[in-house]
Amino acid sequence: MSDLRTRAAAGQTLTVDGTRLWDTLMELAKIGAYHDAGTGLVGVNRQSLTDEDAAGRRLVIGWMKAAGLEVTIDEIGNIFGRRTGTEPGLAPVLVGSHIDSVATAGAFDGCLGVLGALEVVRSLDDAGISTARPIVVAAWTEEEGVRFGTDMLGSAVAAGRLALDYAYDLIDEEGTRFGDELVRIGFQGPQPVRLDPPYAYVECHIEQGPVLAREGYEVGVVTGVQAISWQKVTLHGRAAHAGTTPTELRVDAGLAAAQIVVKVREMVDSGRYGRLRATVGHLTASPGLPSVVPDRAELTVDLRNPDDARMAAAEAELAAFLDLLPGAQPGLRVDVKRMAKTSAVPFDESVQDAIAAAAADLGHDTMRLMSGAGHDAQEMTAIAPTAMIFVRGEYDGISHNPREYSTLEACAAGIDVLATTVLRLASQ
Ligand code: HGY
Ligand code: MN
Ligand code: MN
Repeated sequence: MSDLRTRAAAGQTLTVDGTRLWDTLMELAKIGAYHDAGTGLVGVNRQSLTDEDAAGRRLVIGWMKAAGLEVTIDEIGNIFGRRTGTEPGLAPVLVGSHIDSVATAGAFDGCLGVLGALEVVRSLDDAGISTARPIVVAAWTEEEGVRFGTDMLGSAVAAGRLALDYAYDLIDEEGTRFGDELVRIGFQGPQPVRLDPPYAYVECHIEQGPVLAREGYEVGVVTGVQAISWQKVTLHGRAAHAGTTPTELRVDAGLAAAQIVVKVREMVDSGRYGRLRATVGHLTASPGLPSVVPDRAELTVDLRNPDDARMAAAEAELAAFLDLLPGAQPGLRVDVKRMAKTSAVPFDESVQDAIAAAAADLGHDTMRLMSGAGHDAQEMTAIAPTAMIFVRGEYDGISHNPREYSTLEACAAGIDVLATTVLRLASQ
């Protein structure tokens, strides 16, 4: 834990223009907007390095420049907007999130943190406040990881956990290479990707879960992020006629895939691994024809656990289960590819306390909670004292769904807390 002490200027608070913030959220949400048949709502599909992502990036950069920020782009496309300080040589306070989205997103995931940070800058300017430390707004590349298969990619490379070349060589489902896409959309920047450690990093994000709403809070202080494990499993069977092939002669890749889906849910329900969560989000069988036994199936297994030891034990049980599958169907081949893996990450206590103090001085009660989702902040903990602010979500905090929603008031409350926290940290 850092020994960061919060010597807040007594009573110094900063509030933002919630309507201006909201308008930018709704404006950005238009980029990648689509009609979601499942919900009947307008969702957002702005996956990383697509033309939609590029358009969103250009919109945010325009807003950064309009706010007087010096904009730089690094080798992996991370975007930084710098507001200078009265002591420009001091390490900056870094504040941001991501604007790339999953395919079925709402308007808030990541965007609240980037546009909220921008609103903090505008509000500092409105109030005529200058800070000792520079303030840098960050928009990280490929936080979601859903297109190229590794989440928190841009921030992990910036913090040194993953190599730039590893990122460049990632490919999407169509076989398109990350590095080529980055060049195609014009966002392979000149700035060296390894980030000089900031003084502190603060990120505001919609909670994406039901806790704050259930407990009656608008704002939460995040204590850390749970462990994440992503694996891709490819099952190789044998195509055969659905009518003539006796069961004992089948090597059915589809059956094996279904057994894995049931297995991970059984592991969760067993309670053997504490608060394990498991999701098979991607599942395909080919050739995908009614009269052909599948000769190939692909699936992804997303495991989450707040406890690293229990995560390791769950991964071990899954691996053992996969090893046994060919015994049940001789001839079946199972390939496993690691996509992403991060340990449980605690956030810095002193930054958490700074957030809680800012909220209290603004009149907001808060609770402390762990994040069920991964965030760029977990990567920043490797290089700087880091913590997060959560804003309550409505409708049980549903997310990665167009129904994701928070109110203008809750978003403004969260960004007020962000503004006050950043102001105080940047005044140290
Ligand atoms: O997967 C996650 O937890 C985050 O949305 N990247
Ligand atoms: Mn996010
Ligand atoms: Mn997300």
